[in-house]
Amino acid sequence: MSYPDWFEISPEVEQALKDGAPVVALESSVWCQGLPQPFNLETALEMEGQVRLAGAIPALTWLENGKAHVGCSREQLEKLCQAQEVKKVGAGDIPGVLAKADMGATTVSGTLVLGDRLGIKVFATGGIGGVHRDWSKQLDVSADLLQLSRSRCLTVCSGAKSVLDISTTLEKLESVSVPLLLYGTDNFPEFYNEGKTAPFGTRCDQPSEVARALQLSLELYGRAPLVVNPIPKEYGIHQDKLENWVTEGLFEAQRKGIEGKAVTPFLLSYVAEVSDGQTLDANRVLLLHNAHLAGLIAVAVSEITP
Ligand code: PSU
Ligand code: MN
Repeated sequence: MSYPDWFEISPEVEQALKDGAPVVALESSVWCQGLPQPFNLETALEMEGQVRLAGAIPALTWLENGKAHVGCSREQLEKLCQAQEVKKVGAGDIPGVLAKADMGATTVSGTLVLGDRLGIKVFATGGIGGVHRDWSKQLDVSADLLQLSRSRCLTVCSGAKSVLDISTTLEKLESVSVPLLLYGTDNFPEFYNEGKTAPFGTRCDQPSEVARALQLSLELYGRAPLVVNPIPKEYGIHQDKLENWVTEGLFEAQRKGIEGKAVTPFLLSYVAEVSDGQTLDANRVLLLHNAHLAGLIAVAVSEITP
């Protein structure tokens, strides 16, 4: 397969794509806008390690010097995790940021667009974006939802970000009919904890079941399911505790006049601080857990669709 010249694909990822070997796309916004230094670099390296441990090749995506990069060397990852002025790149931002040759970190929607263009079948992240709280006053719906409903690349996550209006996000996911698979659970996980009984979706307990559901979903609708994978129970943070931190953080954001795309990064750093790092530990655990599962699913997919 040939790619446009604005793609810069690492030799390892390019070879894997050519061979039909399992590849897992990874986003970069979580490192550049979601988590602090040096925790971001350490966790990114561990996340790549988990994909490899499962038998797949990690393909981290970001934009730099007018190129869409897919697959990261250690030096490139260090530079990205330490960079100061990095744009948050959703699906609609890619052409502009490439044209300006700015440095950009891809969100879920941005990564799915790039993954789809290359035929990458599986993607791992922490939490997807969704409908923000207070949406009735100020509508703020992540581009992730629309992209998830279009993408042929399967996403593995631990639900939506805890800072969102989760039940409205679920309604929206249902109305754009994203096929939902609940991995090893009957719940819709709420990022930092195992969540509550899911109003829709199908439980799967094996990577092979997910791989089969992906194949069926692609044949049926030409798009992939969303897999939710709860944080292991022992690392979960109780809902009430979390709710207090998030409410305080939202109040603080409002007081400081922080809006739009800047709200999520602000809230994440706020809850990390007031929880004394508990949310960071949980975030790390769920990212690694999702990377490993995505790797296993990518392997299972490569076994049925060589
Ligand atoms: N969840 C996190 N940390 C993050 C994100 C999600 O715990 O940094 C990022 C993801 O890249 C996600 C994006 O796609 O936030 C959604 O942002 P927005 O609500 O602005 O669309
Ligand atoms: Mn938004």
